[in-house]
Amino acid sequence: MTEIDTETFLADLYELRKIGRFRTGVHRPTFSLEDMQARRWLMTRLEECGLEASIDGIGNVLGRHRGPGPHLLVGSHIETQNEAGWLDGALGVVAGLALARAGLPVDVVAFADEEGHFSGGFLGSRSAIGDLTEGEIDAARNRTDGTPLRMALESAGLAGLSRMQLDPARYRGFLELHIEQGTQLEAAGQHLGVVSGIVAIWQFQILFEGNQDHAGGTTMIERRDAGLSAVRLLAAADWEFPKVCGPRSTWTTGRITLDPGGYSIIPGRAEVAFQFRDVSIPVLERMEACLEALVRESNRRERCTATLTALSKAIPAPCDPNLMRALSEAAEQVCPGRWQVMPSGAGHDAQNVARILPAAMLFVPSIGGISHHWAEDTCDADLVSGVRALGAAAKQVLAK
Ligand code: HGY
Ligand code: MN
Ligand code: MN
Repeated sequence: MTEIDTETFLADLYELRKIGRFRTGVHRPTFSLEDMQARRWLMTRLEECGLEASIDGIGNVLGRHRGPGPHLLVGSHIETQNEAGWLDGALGVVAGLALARAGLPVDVVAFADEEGHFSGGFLGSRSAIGDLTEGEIDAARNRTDGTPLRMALESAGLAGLSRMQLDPARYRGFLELHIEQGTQLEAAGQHLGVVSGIVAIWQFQILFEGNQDHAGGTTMIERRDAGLSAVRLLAAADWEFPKVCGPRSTWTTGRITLDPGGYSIIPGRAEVAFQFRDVSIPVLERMEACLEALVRESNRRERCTATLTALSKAIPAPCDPNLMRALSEAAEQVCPGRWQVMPSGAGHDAQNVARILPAAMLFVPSIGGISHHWAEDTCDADLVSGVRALGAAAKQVLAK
């Protein structure tokens, strides 16, 4: 088995954890000062591992192996959700560093904005496969503060840089080590998960427009309360979706913004950030049709108007069977009998890379299933098992 320097691997993870530290997690939104500091830290580490480091015009960081192929691409992302976990994404990138340090002919990548801080989502991995137009970059805005992506790229010093394009001929495939972000491995007492497929995330904005008015002077019969219309539609979706969804579908309202948001003011406007996920396109299409019908019914029944806008529709990805086989054999070597095959309920860059390269993922358990929260954590022993199995699988794929 390829000897991985697991001590330096852990040291790198804990070093990266210090950048943008927030309680026991990190806060490194895409193109923030902390994120750019992390990207510079990574470029230094990549060079120290003998790779040729670069950053491109959308913030992707690539460490290119200088020797002859065949190569594997290994990586993930290093920006995080707001006030979130230290391992989501970082684990896969630092694992790539460890494989390069062990002398494996790998390129290491940190794709930008996997976490979707900017409208459109998955900017970096979509750009790297040629699926991000200049027009989309022009139109993209930060989902929290509305900053235009062009302005954020300018402030980050990335404006005008060319954008990397992955060359499928250079790679045998793409491997991503990631935390599970759920409770299945922990509940089953397993230490590794070989991912079978990655869900697609379909994101929507639902806008409700009523009348801003006085909360006391306006009688119940004459008011047009956008907030009430919003919660009634969301409740209806929660009743209707189970009739059309799949066994592992999920749906989430991540944010309801009521304007103007005062105690004594009837909200004249409600903006809902809504998404649903599944591994099957027909299931996703059924859920979208159901949501569209609910919006039509809301417009028939409510005094407020509801407008549904699709913001992004990712493509689900089955993982490559050959890479899954290599990961399974490696998992059995590293944690005999303590691993399983499982789907990913989270979206990942691998689902975009899978559109041009064989791609697969390996999970390590999340303590308590917690993720997208500063308390996210995984024990060192599981982190080490993950990188050792990833190294063994990479070696096997490259030896063929
Ligand atoms: O939301 C997701 O599934 C990913 O962690 N961005
Ligand atoms: Mn992630
Ligand atoms: Mn995430």
